[in-house]
Amino acid sequence: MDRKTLDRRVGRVLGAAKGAESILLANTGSEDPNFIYMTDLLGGLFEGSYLLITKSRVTLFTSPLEYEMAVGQLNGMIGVVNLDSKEKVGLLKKELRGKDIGFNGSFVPYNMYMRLRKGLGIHGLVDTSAAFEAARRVKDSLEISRIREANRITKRAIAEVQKGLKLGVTEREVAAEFDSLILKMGADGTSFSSIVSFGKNAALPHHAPDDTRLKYGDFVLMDVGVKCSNYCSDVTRTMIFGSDTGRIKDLEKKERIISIVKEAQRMAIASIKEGIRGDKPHLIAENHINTSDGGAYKGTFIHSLGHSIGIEVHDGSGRFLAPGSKLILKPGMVTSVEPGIYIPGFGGARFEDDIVVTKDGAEIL
Ligand SMILES: [Mn+2]
Repeated sequence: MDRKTLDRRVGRVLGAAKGAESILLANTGSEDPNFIYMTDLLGGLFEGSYLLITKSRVTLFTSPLEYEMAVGQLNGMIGVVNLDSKEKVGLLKKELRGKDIGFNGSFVPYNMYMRLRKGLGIHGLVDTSAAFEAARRVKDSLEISRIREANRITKRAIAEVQKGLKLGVTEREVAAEFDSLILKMGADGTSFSSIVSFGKNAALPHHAPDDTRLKYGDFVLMDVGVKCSNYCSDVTRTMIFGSDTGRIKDLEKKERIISIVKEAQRMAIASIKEGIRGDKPHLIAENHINTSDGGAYKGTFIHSLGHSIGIEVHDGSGRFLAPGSKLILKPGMVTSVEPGIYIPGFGGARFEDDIVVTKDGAEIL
């Protein structure tokens, strides 16, 4: 992250944080995603670290464990204070005492909230989570380039895993292969537990890979994602294993399901551009699924079309591309587009890509 990007993020967050003069982000055992957004620190855990954001400067209070690493990465853009010394903690208290300070109410647990209020002598704690959510909803070019890289690796790895599928392999084995392949391809890790579903398991959108073995004619659904420099991808592909072997039961129906879902995704993506409301692409995809083949698949698309994606796989709360969404799409928003058909006991298909909204359309990342 460069200075200009940091200044822009600080300006956007503080500008939207009503009632707070400064913001204190407090990590627990894990990093607050907003802490990652503001520091862009790669690696490290930064357990129990604090980030103080004021109009004039951003300061990181961290343990000796990660002090050197932080200084090295932050290049002087963000001041780093070693939290180990009592006098430095005093400094933090002095900055906060008697003030109204913003914090991330979506992240800080209740016991930590109490400690912040009492221990640091803060006058009032104001939940500024909505300000971060609004800022993070529209991605800058650095963020988009990382999501694009995560998508590139994910799609390459899926294609390679699909190519190598063998009769009798288990879902677990396929998931493990993807997970190791992406590391070799340069990703930092997976962005969530890889979903691999064979046959009728493909009807369960969040199936966890088990010891089910691959048979000819099975749907093979992979819903997977990786992280590259703090940013996630989330991609789903579905295929039929051994469709060229000639004796597949219900092959025509299975192929039809796949092509209806693909077309629903294509139509939804084609409808996306700046100014469109978030429910519209969902309704277009849903309508296509419900009305195809004389209504044979009516009611089989059972989740929302898409969610915001960024530092988190589900980046931000609330409805994005979904029925009832009132969100107006803006350039720079990144969302998944993932229609599916699910038929219990039979199987299903889902196709998912991550797209960035542009002025006159949507670009698949
Ligand atoms: Mn998704």
